[in-house]
Amino acid sequence: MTMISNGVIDAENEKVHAALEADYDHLGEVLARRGVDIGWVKDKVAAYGVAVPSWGVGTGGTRFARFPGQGEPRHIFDKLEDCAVIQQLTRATPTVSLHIPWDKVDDLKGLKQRGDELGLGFDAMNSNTFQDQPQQRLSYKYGSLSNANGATRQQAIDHNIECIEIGKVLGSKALTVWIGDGSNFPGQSHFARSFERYLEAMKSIYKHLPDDWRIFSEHKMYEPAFYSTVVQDWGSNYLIAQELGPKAFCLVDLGHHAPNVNIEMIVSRLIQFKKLGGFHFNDSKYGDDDLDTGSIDPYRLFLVFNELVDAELSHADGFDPAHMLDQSHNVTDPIESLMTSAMEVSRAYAQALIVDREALGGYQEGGDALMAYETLKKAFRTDVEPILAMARLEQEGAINPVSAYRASGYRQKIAGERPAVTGSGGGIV
Ligand SMILES: [Mn+2]
Repeated sequence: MTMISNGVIDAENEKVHAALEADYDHLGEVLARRGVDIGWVKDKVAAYGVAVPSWGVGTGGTRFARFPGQGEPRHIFDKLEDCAVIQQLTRATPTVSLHIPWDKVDDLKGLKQRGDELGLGFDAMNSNTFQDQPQQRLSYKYGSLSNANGATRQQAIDHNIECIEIGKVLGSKALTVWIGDGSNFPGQSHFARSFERYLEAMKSIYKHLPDDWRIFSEHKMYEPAFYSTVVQDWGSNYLIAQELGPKAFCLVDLGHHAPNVNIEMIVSRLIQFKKLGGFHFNDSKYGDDDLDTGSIDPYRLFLVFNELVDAELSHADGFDPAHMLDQSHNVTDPIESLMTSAMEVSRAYAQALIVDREALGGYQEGGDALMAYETLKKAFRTDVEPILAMARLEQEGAINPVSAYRASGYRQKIAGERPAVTGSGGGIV
């Protein structure tokens, strides 16, 4: 079943179809002169998908305030419908990543069935031990998986195991673990003992992973802890994946690094040592801003994808990263932001696909720094929009998803069905 009438999409597409055909043909000629088959790029883009986080369809917020939008989803079933809109129009987001307990329901089979009806699969499960829930017995104020109290650690372990059990019913194949554990003051916690407790706890969770599952640990430099964080950086993260075993991998959230850190090089290292598990895509100017992917530094996103495509085309051993958006939408319609961000990820992928890798390798070997970076820049400067639009059109999506979405009146319709939400609090990881 579809959320937006195909008639609306067809009418919107009709307005720009002829222009798209002309643009696509022209780009095809440009790429052919470079030895690139546009159909090959389009097919790869069409087959590509990035998961939408269930929490992303609600309005986020900061620790100062949250300004709810109209028609906010009330529960996971509403969220799934919003995610189905994003997938229907962009054809780039076939899966949803759930967050427990925010998306917890009694009727798991019903949830799976609803996903099937809407054409959505379930990506990695996300656990939450960074805040206390109503009726929770022990507090995570001083940490969860690394808490000095064994009973608190066990509670956090049990929660992660529950996430696996829920994911098994839904068809998920991975668990993403991000913890807020850390310290605000020098001396507050013992670095080694905290990390040791965390590792032991993760080993307990790892034991419950089905054979065909993976566990992703997500590092973050700071926040909510401001002095030290237990899973601080990719080095700590790599140690975790090594300690846990072959089903453990590192997850890279683009916003979880210091400004100007060379994330694409971290990506390369993790690929080389077979521990790249996946991504949380977003963008940032200063910290973990959770801004829309590609809105601040699309070149960095492209450089990350340059590493991913390099690994894909060279069939790097064990290379199968999970791709997910992880953003907080404060001033935009979340559906529009997620559609735009999914397209930005596809765009970076398409641009990376058209890099002349043979020439690049030659310049690298020959010490021609200028032509090496120009080779990357040439791909980055190429407007691949006609490829993305054609891939959407051929899959019955929208040439221009935001225009089609606005023409559909979906937001106005759900605003009438879903009561206005009050409430503050943010909480995006
Ligand atoms: Mn994240």
